[in-house]
Amino acid sequence: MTPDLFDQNSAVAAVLALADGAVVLRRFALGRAEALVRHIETVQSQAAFRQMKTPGGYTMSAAMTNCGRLGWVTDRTGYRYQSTDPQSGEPWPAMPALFSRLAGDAACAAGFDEFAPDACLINRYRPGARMSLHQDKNERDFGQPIVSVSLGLPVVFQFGGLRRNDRPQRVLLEHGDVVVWGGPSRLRYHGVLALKPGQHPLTGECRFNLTLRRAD
Ligand code: MD3
Ligand code: FE
Repeated sequence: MTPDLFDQNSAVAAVLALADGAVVLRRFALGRAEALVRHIETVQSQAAFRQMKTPGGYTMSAAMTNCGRLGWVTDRTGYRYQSTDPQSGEPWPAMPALFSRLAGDAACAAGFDEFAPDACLINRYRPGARMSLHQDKNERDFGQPIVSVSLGLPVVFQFGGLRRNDRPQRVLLEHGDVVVWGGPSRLRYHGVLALKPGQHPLTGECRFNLTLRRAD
């Protein structure tokens, strides 16, 4: 279904093709931002944000939680998706319909029909938190895009190539921005620079990033 570009819930202020398959929908989530943040608070009351450990023994500076049938986790044994929260042993909170609808609308606007995410990783950045260059490759089907939603404080995003050493482009991701990463961009290296201190009216001193994925 083609979303109405002038719908108050998903007005596209600007569409930018970053690269083949990577589409920035500036402010696409703005009309739904307050509801998205309320849902993040509900999820975190059931599955708290935590700083996970990498297989190499580092503690990630971004805190994470998940909702949906599957959640992404890392620990000393590796990276994977699993259906339960390792901290509680309980299933992850259900994916709010708003999340899957937004992801489907954004994917559709970027030319990927019928995107049905089964996992949503929620990252929380406080000042100084960052994410170093990596590829997302724990999902089963790289033909499926990933939809990311930025909320709160802005951050400089790094978008590299298919090799770790390809020089990344820098893109500012701001409150309400949605990016669809598919096609040949799906396996490109990416990361975010350290969050600068600030105050956002909706999220305070932090940035949230939702990544909606088809893991299985
Ligand atoms: C490009 N998150 O959770 S979102 C991640 O801002 C992650 O929290 C960052 O990278 C964040 O894995 C970046 C943008 C993003 C997400 C997934 C991608 C860019 C991507 C997958 C493939 C290519
Ligand atoms: Fe990533």
